[in-house]
Amino acid sequence: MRLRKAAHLAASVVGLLAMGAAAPQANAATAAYSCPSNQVCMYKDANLTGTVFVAQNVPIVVEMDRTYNQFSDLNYQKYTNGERVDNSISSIVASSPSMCADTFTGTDYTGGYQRIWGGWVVNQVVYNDQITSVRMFGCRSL
Ligand SMILES: [Ca+2]
Repeated sequence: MRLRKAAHLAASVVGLLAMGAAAPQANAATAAYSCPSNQVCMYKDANLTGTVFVAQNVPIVVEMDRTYNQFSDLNYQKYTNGERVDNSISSIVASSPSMCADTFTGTDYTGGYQRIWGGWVVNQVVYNDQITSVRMFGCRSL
């Protein structure tokens, strides 16, 4: 009797675990990508939706005593879904207050320009579907 009750209880637990495992997957499929701290996330669509390009502030270039993580031509970068980033960004999150991003419509940081200040959530960039180069930099001291 006791053994049968234990087996029934075990079966119930397995059933609950199966239900619990299924629910988060359904949520993940519909939720927008949440930008991690200390990163700049560029979304293909407005209001932080669509596929995303996440750029970490890895210092790779030093000019005038400032370090930048920069992409001189987004034609060579891809979103997480494999699409090219160039001329398609619509919204941006700069998740750290100490990291800014300058966006440009031309290659090599030329053309129309918009600064995304650290900590900003920009649901619609000024140059929608026109951003071609981006440079990120530490902006705490600006
Ligand atoms: Ca877009």
